[in-house]
Amino acid sequence: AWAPPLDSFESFVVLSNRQPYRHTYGRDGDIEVDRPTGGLTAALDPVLQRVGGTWIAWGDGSADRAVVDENDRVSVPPEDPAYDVERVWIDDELKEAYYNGYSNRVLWPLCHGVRDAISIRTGDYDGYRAVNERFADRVAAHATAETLVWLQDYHLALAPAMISDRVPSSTTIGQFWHIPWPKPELFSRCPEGREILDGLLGNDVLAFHVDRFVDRFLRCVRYFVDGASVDAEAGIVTYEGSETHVRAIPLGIDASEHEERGHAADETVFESVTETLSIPTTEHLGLGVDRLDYSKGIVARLDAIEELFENQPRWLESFTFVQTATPSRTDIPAYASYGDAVRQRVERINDRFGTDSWRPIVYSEAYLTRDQLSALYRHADLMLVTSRCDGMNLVSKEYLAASVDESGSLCLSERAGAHDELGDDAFSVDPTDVESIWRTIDRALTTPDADRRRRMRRLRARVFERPLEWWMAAQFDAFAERSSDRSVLPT
Ligand code: ADQ
Repeated sequence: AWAPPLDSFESFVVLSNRQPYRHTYGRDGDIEVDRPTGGLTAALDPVLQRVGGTWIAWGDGSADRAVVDENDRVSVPPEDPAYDVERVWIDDELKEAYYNGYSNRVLWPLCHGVRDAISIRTGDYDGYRAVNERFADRVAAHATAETLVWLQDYHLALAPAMISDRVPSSTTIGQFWHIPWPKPELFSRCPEGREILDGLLGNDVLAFHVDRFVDRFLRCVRYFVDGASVDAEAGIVTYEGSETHVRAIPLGIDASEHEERGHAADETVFESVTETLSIPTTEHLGLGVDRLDYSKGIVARLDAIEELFENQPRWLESFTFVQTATPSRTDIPAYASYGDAVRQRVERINDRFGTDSWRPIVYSEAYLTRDQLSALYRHADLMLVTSRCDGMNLVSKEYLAASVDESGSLCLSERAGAHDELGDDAFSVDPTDVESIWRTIDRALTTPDADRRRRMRRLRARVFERPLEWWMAAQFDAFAERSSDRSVLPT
């Protein structure tokens, strides 16, 4: 397994909104612990287990409170403690302002370019700032001159500058921004834009998935931060006497693990998923796997499938589409109404084209197990990713890694970060153009086998070239480079 080159640092502190080990009360009143599953949390956990350190995150319940010591800390994993998780407590009112409010009603739609979903409420920004302060205060208690502090994502945009004010000047502060960065025209609509940029420039290293987002960020700095100097070629911002290295480091997946799961997901496993979800057997199977989020373009995708059936009736009873959409952020009105729009489309298409023995769209809001997901990935002939905007989109990479028969096709939105890596061999779609989507589905399904396989082989190779370990290593290289840079600068 990969080990982080931590010799340049004495200790390691990670900050994220979500915690890796969440405690809850089970039915019998005993405390149970949720282990990190999937994605980045699961990837960082072994790194921390190996090198030790502290993970600071939002704690949200009485069971979380019951397990911590007087410093709000608990050692994990429970059976073999290797590092500390430290909780920042956020009550319901503050959660509404910080999480449902500023993070997800302002920053999320702003960064995804969904103007009509932006809703600014009084007090949300104050709550967001207050939570960022709490995180920064926690870091201050840990950081030494040789500490590496690594923040995750858009919930903590103000914290880097706050941390930088509270720790020794040689502490290294880095952040990974998992979502897109908007163009300056759109960013200018954010009333607190300047503070957000100031916050992020507190980082020594700031990374996005792809160059596009780096370019837009640097343009925003150039337009909106007086006194900052931007070297776009080197990706360096100099501001108030310190440098921020801005990098594109595309996140990968554990490709071998997904491949192994793909191999294990044979016909028998697939049949059992087909039975659970009541998927009718047809010649072609299409798949969509998303959080139920307006940025994922699920409505346009369903509209495109409706038009496909309308314009090319030969696909009736020959192409079935499975969409899994796990509800998220349901307290936010834009999410609730998007969910209604999706369900209404599904019903309409099924009423319009369904028969006694065939349901065109199989829709599920269930959270699937890894095995179920792998079986769908492996056996789908077509994966549809039509995000209106997406930082990366890991689902597209998971689909490729699990497609061990090399027989499927990926339709990929040109507005997903993943498109910057996979666009050459995927079937590209413009997510705002419903006709382009259905025509692309039609084309992908009728492309000769040899061509589809050639594309699939190249796509899979790319996913294996830059797996999660590559990303981790690239991050740590950027931190080490920045910190050694600084140690030779005159103070
Ligand atoms: P997300 O918007 O959540 O992530 P994505 O990158 O596709 O989007 O990751 C979703 C994850 O959830 C995948 O690992 C997938 O397997 C899992 N998942 C989705 N539906 C599921 C279901 N029904 N059952 C089980 N598992 C399911 C954000 C950004 C992305 C960026 C990532 C990582 O919005 O652009 O790629 O962070 O940086």
